Amino acid sequence: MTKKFNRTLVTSALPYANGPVHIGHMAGVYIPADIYVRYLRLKGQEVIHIGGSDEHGVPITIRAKKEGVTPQAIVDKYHSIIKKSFEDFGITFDIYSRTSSETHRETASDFFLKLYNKGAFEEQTSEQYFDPEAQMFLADRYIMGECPHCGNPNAYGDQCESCGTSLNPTDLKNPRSTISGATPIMRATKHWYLPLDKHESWLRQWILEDHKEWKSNVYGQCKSWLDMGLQPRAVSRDLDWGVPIPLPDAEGKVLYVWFDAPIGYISNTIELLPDSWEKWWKAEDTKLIHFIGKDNIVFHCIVFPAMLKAEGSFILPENVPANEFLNLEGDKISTSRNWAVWLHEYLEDFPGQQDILRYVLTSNAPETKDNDFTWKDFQARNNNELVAILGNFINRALVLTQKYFDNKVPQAGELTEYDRNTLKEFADIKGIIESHLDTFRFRDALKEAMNLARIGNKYLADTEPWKIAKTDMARVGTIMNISLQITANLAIVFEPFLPFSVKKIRQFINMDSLTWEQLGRIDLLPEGHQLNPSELLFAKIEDETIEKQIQKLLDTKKANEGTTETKVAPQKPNVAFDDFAKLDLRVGRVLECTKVPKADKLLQFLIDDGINKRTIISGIAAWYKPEELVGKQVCFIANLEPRKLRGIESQGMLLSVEDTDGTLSLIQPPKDVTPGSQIG
Ligand code: B3M
Ligand code: ZN
Repeated sequence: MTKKFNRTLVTSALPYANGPVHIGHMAGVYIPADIYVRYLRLKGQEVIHIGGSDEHGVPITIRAKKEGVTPQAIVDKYHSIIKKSFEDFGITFDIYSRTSSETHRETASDFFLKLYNKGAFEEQTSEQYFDPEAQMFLADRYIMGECPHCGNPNAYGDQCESCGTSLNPTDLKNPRSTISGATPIMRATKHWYLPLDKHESWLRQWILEDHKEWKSNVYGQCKSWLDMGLQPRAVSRDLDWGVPIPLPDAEGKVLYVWFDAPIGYISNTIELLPDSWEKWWKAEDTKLIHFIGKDNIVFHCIVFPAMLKAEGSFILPENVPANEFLNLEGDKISTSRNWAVWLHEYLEDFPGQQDILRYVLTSNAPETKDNDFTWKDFQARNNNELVAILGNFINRALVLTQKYFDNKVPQAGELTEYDRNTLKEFADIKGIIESHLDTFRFRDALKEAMNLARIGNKYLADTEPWKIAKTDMARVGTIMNISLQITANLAIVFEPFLPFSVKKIRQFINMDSLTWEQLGRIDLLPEGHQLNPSELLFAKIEDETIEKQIQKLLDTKKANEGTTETKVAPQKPNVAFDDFAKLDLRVGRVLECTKVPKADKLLQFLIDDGINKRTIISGIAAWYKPEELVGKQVCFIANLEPRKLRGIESQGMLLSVEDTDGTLSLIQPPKDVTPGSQIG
């Protein structure tokens, strides 16, 4: 059953207003959404793009506490930084509002009440941690304690960041409140739950049967959630930041941030179109598309649809083209480790170069799997594609027209077979690009757009008009006419991807009313049409520029070393004191040290252990020269079961430290002691 749609409502995930946006957000959500809406607008379709900041939730209150300011001050600050970044990068929202707005409070509150009155929630009272000093219930993130799995003493109530295990606050040993330091106590509290289990069967049908066309990463994630079985989810929290629960017995309770945030799409539409918003959310001929990152799939494909369905008068999303994650130089992007390319910082270093980043992030978008952004790739794509193909072609077409035809479009004479083949190749691309864009394959669409420029570039290189200018000006006119028509086509097809550059091209060719439907035509610029002076569209990026960016990241890496966020191995489970006491740790002196033949990691030691001499093999050859260790004191385990390494019996083990980068160094007593002295 194919539905007929007459308008498209596009939403982009509402970023948390607790930090600026980086390239990962752009590649995952905002650039694809912007390409899509620009494409639909170019086609003359009715479309709106809704965005805004997500200003509730615990992370914002934690950040506020850390900085000693109010949550409102935090969201005010980041809302305006984020909004500006989107404007700077040409992300065209019809509205970019915020969930702390009055319209949103009302909309979310009414939505909750409607569901409440319909009996769509279940009430449950449960015991939760309460801080007796601060007199408040504690969100999971406000409780710390010892991880039951790895012993990390600073695990959070929802997750241990050392071993990655997700936790419930009651799993923690010796829990403490991060607000007052007090030991939390259990206290009963009432919450409202959306019974997702009751929605499971229609969700299964709707996603797994009716939306088999969804991207495989999205479909797969939904399927595994559904197969695990859905559970009721609390839609309220004990917190003082958020939309208050509009019920008399709900003091100190707010809507859970993931309940109110997606309603933000609705509130922002209401703010944009107070009189006509309903057709965008309730008419069956509206196509609703959510652009999000993969960590938001369950909320947009399962929870929010269940909320909309429970309400009863809303449409459901037609597609949710979620992307995977973008990494940076091989490492996960992280706000807390400052491992990111921030948009506002990019613009300081590359002013006016938004399109390069848009281009690279689209070419390399994590559409089907996680991908990596590297500065070398950024440079290569700029120099080899934007400069050498697209920029080079357009520049040649315009400069030669200026030179030979006084910047007017020359007449096209009879076409050669080569001309006709070139144009034919070109005409097919429109359909291909459309099918990619319609199915959210933006990388492929961009690749094909670049192929159009490649065709143009090759055409000029093959026909060499500069060589025949002295003998056959009519032929040169034909070549330039065709080249200019291709240029005008590029000014259509690249608009969704490179809007800043296309604006310039349209200015150069003196034509700003191009539409998608004209793509593939070769009569876009009439004979005699006057062009404007042009300039280079893209410039080569030198190695130095890139090295500077790489250095900046290396500095970040350095700064992170030694902080708790580095890759320190998780703590092992506790051992009883008696077990520890069984170990016999001692100091000895190295009498001899040699390389173990044919084993490049191993050194063989002869140790004076105070009683006797013993042989120990140790895998530290990469870090020491044997001769520099002779005469030195080392620490070793004296009663380790002897074992054979490369045929040699090792009677103990030298103690060494392994740094987080893998380098080893031997542990040595801080001053000379009698060999055989015990360590404890
Ligand atoms: N703020 C999570 C995120 O930024 C969340 C998205 C809300 S969309 C309704 O990843
Ligand atoms: Zn742990």
